[in-house]
Amino acid sequence: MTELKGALIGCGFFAINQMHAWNDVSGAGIVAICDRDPERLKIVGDQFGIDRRYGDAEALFADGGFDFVDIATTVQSHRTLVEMAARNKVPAICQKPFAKTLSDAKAMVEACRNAGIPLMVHENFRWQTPIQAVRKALETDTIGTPFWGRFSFRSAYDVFSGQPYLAEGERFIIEDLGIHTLDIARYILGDVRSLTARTKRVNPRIKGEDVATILLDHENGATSVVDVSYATRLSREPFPETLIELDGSEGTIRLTQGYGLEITNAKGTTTTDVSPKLLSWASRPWHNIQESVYAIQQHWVDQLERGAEHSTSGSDNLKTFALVEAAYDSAARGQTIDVGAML
Ligand code: NAD
Ligand code: 89Y
Repeated sequence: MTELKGALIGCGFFAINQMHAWNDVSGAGIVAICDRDPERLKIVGDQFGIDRRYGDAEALFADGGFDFVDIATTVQSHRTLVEMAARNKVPAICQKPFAKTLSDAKAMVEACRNAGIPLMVHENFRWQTPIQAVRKALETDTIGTPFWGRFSFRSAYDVFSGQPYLAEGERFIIEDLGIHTLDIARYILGDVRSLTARTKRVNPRIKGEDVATILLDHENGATSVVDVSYATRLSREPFPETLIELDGSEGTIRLTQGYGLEITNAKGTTTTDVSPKLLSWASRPWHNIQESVYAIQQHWVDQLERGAEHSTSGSDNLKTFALVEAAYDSAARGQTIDVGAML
């Protein structure tokens, strides 16, 4: 099999995970990197032994010599860089949040469709081992038809030390973290018809909301709650675990803190350990996220080889991104939002 050559743009905090994961992925490797900050370019270039280094993305594309681009910058540059990839007909991965607005996200999907290139959003949380285990339990019909769910992420972990920009934006938890939880809710219970949200800012040292409670009406008739908080101090810090409760016509599923999967039905209760692997380069408590970075990047390569659509393609992610926009809109107006009408 020929190894696909990739270029990575944005050598910041999270890109280190992506670079480690590319070393583990079979069928692809990174041959060039780009960052407008020379210090970050040197740190990542030296750590991963990449000689081709660029301070400017236009120069990177002009030189070419790679089969795909992995965009690991923050949201401000996503539209420009995805459209640059489309102009150069280079398949692209783009970090979450996909765009600043839903209309930008739609334009990015359109640009890639017109250019005939695959576009995948790096929406990795659905690739976490415990989330995959919940989906598998539902697919194997252990609890009948699900009618209710809760997708919960409550923590007081200091995310601001590694990602200081999270304290500075007008928007925080829904756009940064809730976006993953909303995607998991879609992945498990299906697309969403309408949504109602409430938000709060508890931490006075940040600008945006750090608590959100979101009620989802799924197209299949199920109801779920997505609740996220970075203002919740607990006796055992759960970061970065998403806890799940699902009630179905024949039983229940609980994904509990410490990665336990509990299934109860007419046969009784089974409890399984669905902990993520601690990859050689990973560290606790981030290993759950780090393993999912590897999984989504391997999926990128596998689907390219098959010529098949990615699980979190740009067009799939429009349906998650619409939930983010709808949640802010609902919280601001105190109204339920028709999500279908936004797409
Ligand atoms: P960061 O600020 O540490 O790194 C971004 C890097 O991109 C910086 O080094 C910056 O100089 C560079 N950059 C920005 N615009 C550029 C441009 N136009 N050309 C070249 N370089 C450019 O940010 P981060 O914390 O690494 O976050 C990056 C993205 O990853 C964010 O969108 C964040 O939400 C996302 N993220 C995802 C996960 C996940 O699990 N999927 C986890 C953490 C962060
Ligand atoms: O940026 C966020 C993400 O995507 O996962 C966790 C995080 O790093 C902090 O909320």
